[in-house]
Amino acid sequence: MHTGKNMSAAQTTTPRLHPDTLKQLSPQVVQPGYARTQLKSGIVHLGIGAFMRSHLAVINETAIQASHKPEAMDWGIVGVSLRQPDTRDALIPQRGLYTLAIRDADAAGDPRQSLQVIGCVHNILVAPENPQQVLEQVAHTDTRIVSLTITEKGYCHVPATGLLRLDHPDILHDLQHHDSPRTAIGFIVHGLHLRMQASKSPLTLMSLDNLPSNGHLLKKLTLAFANKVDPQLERWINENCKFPCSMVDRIVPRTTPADQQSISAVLGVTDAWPVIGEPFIDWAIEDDFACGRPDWNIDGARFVASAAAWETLKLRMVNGTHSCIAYLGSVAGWHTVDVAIAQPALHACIDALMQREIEPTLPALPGLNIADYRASLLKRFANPALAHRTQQIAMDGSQKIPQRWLGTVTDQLSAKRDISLLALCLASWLRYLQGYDESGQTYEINDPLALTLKDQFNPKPALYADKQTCEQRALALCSFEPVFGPMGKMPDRRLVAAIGHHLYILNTLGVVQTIRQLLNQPAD
Ligand code: CS2
Repeated sequence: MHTGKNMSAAQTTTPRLHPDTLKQLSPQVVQPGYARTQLKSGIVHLGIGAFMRSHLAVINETAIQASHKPEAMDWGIVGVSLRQPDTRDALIPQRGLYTLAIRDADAAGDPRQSLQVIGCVHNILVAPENPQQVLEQVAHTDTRIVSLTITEKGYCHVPATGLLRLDHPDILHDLQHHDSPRTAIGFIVHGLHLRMQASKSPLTLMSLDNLPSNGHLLKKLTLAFANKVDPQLERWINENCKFPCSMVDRIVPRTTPADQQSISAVLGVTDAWPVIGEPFIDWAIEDDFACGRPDWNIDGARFVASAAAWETLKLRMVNGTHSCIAYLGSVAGWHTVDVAIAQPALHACIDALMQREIEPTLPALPGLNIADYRASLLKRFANPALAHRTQQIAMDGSQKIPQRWLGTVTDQLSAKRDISLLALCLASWLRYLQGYDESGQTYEINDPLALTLKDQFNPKPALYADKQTCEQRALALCSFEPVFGPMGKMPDRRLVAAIGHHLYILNTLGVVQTIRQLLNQPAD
C-alpha cells in the first residue's frame, strides 16, 4: 500500500525514515536505544502485517531494550510476507524501521498520539519471490522461534472441526512442492524437514492468531501435514518442537494514506508504512519454549501455565462483541466502531450481550473483575482516535464466527439460558451477507466462502422481508457444517426460531428498532 510508488511528490522530497535520519526526529519520538546492527535473527515471523508490528514487535522491542542480558540481542525478527511484497517494499528502504502511533483521546475528548520507532524487525522476506530463502531461515540455527499472524483463513483448516483441509488447493500444492510452498503450514513443515536433516535443533512454533487453543491447533495441523510428507519427520516434530498457546489483545486498525501522511508530517521524515494501535495491550502466553525466549514479561506479556481461560475470555468478550458491532454497524451505516458504539441502542445491546449471554459461560479467572473488564472494553471500543472500520472486522465471518459466537451459544443452550442476543448476532451476519446497508449502499462480501454463502443464504431480494424465507435461511445457516460443524447435524429449534425472527425484524424494521424490541425499549 504505502510503497515508494504511491507516496506523494511532496513526501518523496523529504528524507526517509532510516537509521541515518533518526537523529532528526523530535525528542518526543521514542527510538531504538540499542545497537541494531548486532541483532541476530532469533525469530522468524510469518505474516508480517499491522497486528504483529503493533503487538509482538513492540513487546519484543521493550525486551531487547530493557533487558540487561547480552543474549537479548539474539531476538531480532525476520518478517515474512506470504503473499504481497508491499511491506518489504515499504520497510526495507527504511532498514526495517517503522513508527507505531498509539492513539486515544485526552480528558477533553481531543485525539492525541504518541510515537515510537520500532527497530527489532531487521529483515523482511517475500515468500513467493524466494521460497527457498524462507525455508532456509526456518532451518537456520539462529532461529529459535517461528511466530505466526496469518489470520484465521491462513491455517487452511475447517474452522468448525479444526482439521487440516487436505483438499485445499494450496495444501495440495505444498504437499507436491517441497521447495516452493505457498502456505504457512507448508513453509513450517518443509523448513522443519531441512532443520531435522541439518542441525536437528528444536524449535518453538508460536501462533498469535485469534483462534482457540491456537498452539494446539497449529501443532495438530503441522503434524497432519508432516505425516503426509514423512512420518519420521512427524515424530521428530512431535518430540522436539513446542507449540505454546497464547491470547493476544490490541486493537489495530488498518493504516490509511491519511494516517501515513500525518505521522510522517509529525516525524519530519517519511515513514512509508507506520502502524496504529490503542494504548491497551495484553498477551498471555504459555511458558513452553523449545530453546529459550526473550524476556517479554518485562512489559506487556504474562507467562502463564495455561492460556485457555484467557483465550475464551478474549475471544468471546472482545472478538465476539466486535463481530456483532461489525455486522450491525455495517448494515446500519455506522462505518467505524466508535461511531457504532456511540449509538445508545447498540451500546445497550453490546453491554447486555456481555452481561446476560457471554459472561455466564466464562471460566473462572482468579483476580479478574469481569465488570471492570466489560467497562474497559466498552471504553476501548469508544476510542475516537482509532477510526476502526466496521467493514474491516466484518471480513472473513465464516472463519471467525465458530470461535467468537458458537461456543457461547452451545454453553447457553445446554444450560437452558437466554440466547436472544446471540441469535441477533447470527441474524446480523445473514443480514450483512445481503450485501447492502440500510441506505441501499452496496458493499463487497470479503470471505473465502463468499460465493457459497451468497448461494446458500441469499434468496431473491424480493423475499428478504418474507417471514417464512427468513426462517428457512436461519435453518440453512444453523445446518451449514463449515461453520456450525457437528452442531449443524441437529440444529437447535430455539436458536433457529430466534435467528429467523430477528432476521425478519432486521429486514422490516432495521437495526435500531430490532435492538429496541429485543431489549424491551420503547420505539421512537
Ligand atoms: C477484530 C480483531 O478484525 C477483527 O476481527 O475483532 O482484530 C480485534 O481487533 C483484535 O483481536 C483485538 O485484540
